[in-house]
Amino acid sequence: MARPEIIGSARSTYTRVVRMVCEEKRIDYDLTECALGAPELRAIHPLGKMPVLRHGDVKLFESKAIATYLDRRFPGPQLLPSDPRLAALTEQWVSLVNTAIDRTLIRTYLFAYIKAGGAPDRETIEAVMPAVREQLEILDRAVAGTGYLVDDLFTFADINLLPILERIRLAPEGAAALARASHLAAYYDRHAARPSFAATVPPAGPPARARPN
Ligand SMILES: N[C@@H](CCC(=O)N[C@@H](CS)C(=O)NCC(=O)O)C(=O)O
Repeated sequence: MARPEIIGSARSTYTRVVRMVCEEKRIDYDLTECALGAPELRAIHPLGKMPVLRHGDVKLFESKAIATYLDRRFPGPQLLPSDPRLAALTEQWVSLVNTAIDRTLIRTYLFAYIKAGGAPDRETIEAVMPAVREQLEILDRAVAGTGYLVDDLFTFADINLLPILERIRLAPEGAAALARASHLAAYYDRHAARPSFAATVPPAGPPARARPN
């Protein structure tokens, strides 16, 4: 069967997590680089978000669904545990990150730098910083014991978080807040040395947006 094709952008955190799954499992894949909202995304994701996956007859949207497919379909280290407790803990952290932490750290805090184009949106940054610090403290406590989110296992929950931590270090308040969360900072430094992380380092700058027709 053809190699899986990931359609998205090397600059997108959600695209990066599915690429990291491929790298961890040593799956040969192709990345088709595209802009946010591009027609190739809309052909698969009803809201036009990235990443999407094509693999033979399989077409998928949503990073967690793509990760589940890749993890079950291909050999290599299991990133989504099958034990009920460990599976649920993995799901729990992925859900919290995707529904709350990504929104705070990336879509609100970091976007206050990116979207502005010129000067950062200081009002938004100041308003969101208490939530940034609170959520980093939650993660700090979660990794303090073992250095992983789920027991002493490297799972998709870690993969799903690491690209977000990399991004918030690019802006000063985010970098300072992460440095203060000492367990989380050590967790980031240790896992950032993984080959799957090094192989997917994004180029500078946010993904481009497709022009409306
Ligand atoms: N829940 C989606 C979120 C994907 C997502 O928000 N991707 C961003 C890029 S990192 C995107 O496509 N943004 C463009 C938009 O929201 O229009 C997933 O897990 O795949």
